[in-house]
Amino acid sequence: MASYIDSSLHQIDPQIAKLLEGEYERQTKTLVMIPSENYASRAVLQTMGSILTNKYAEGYPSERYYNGCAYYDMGENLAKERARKLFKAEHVNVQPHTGSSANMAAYYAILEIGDTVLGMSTEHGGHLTHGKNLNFSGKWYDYHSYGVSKKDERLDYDEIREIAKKVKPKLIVCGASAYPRIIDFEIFKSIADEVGAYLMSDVAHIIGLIAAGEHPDPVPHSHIVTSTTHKTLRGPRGAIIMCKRELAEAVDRAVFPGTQAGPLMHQIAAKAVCFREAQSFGFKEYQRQIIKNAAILAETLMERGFRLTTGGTDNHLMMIDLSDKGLNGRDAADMLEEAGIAANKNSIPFDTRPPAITSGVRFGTPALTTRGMKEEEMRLIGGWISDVLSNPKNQDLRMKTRACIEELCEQFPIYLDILNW
Ligand code: DSN
Repeated sequence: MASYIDSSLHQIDPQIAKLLEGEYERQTKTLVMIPSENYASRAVLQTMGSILTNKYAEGYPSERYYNGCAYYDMGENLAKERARKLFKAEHVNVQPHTGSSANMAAYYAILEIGDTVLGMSTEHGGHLTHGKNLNFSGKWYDYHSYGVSKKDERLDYDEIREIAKKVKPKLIVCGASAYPRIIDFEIFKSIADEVGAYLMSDVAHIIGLIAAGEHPDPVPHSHIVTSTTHKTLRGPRGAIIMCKRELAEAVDRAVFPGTQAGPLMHQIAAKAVCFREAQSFGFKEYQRQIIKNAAILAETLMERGFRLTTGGTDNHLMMIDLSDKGLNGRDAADMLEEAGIAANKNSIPFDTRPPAITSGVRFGTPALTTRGMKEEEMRLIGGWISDVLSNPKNQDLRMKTRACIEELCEQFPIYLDILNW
């Protein structure tokens, strides 16, 4: 495999150089189907790996605690302006290091320790920071949960309204890490209004679809919107917070100095790059194709006898229920990995197995779509997934599938342009 790192790293740290080469090969020759992963562009990678990592810039543009920040002010202002324009947000903070730190800062901006919050249970698709008992969110706040309905595994807004009336939260959190259907932010806002709560939408998974107008927009309906930038948005690993003007000061103070100190300025500049990329014509087409690909993959899996939670997908992800297949999610994901497919084990709603084992596997199409794969490839891949999971004892089949996948991957190369970087 051609080298994409220059020879100096091989000389300085051959172990890390080797690891990078190995990971390049994995990302090149296998199918990345974890729905929260993607391939960032060369422009994003280049900015992330730049000299902007060298500088401290605590504070905000024109109000830094360090000198020498002129270019950092320019970068952060560009990121903020582009995000504001892209999402039509009243205020954006581009400093959160990760999705979890964005959520922590959002809580810090509007809640006191012990305040009541209502969010989606992690067992039904919510994120760790939506009140899991082991997470700070579950420990510091009086966190209550809603789930999906047993009937169709979808959000039951009437039930959520009833729970909200009962627990009277100060904040309602919507958004999920494993929910394959549209989220109705307008209804969530009406519930929040009815009980006098703030509404926060954590849209990390679907932010790219939202930017392209391919999923309903949370911004007009939410007091706060948080998101990562590296999933469907295809930017650098990181996050942002958007909010209404009246919360701008509280949010900014919650990020710095409330929960973070020195911002990652190389990451912030790379966020600016990804917001620019998201405004290009091709980006809308890309997001549309993600959804088309997911629909075809879901259809193929169901035709092959797999039950998908909620009976399919409206967005970029789907979850297979393996309960009736004599397989658990952990073993299924391991078998798929052996065959050259990276997916992840995932609890399904009302799962009887623990989170480290699970009865589900979660798949997504953002990374495959970045490679240029379309409907035809989704049918092929759906068939391979079905074959592998229907023949768990057949290791030979997994090896043969791996070879087919390598062949397919050769037709959809990644990062050709970063060879000899
Ligand atoms: N860990 C992410 C995911 O895989 O969905 C959520 O932050």
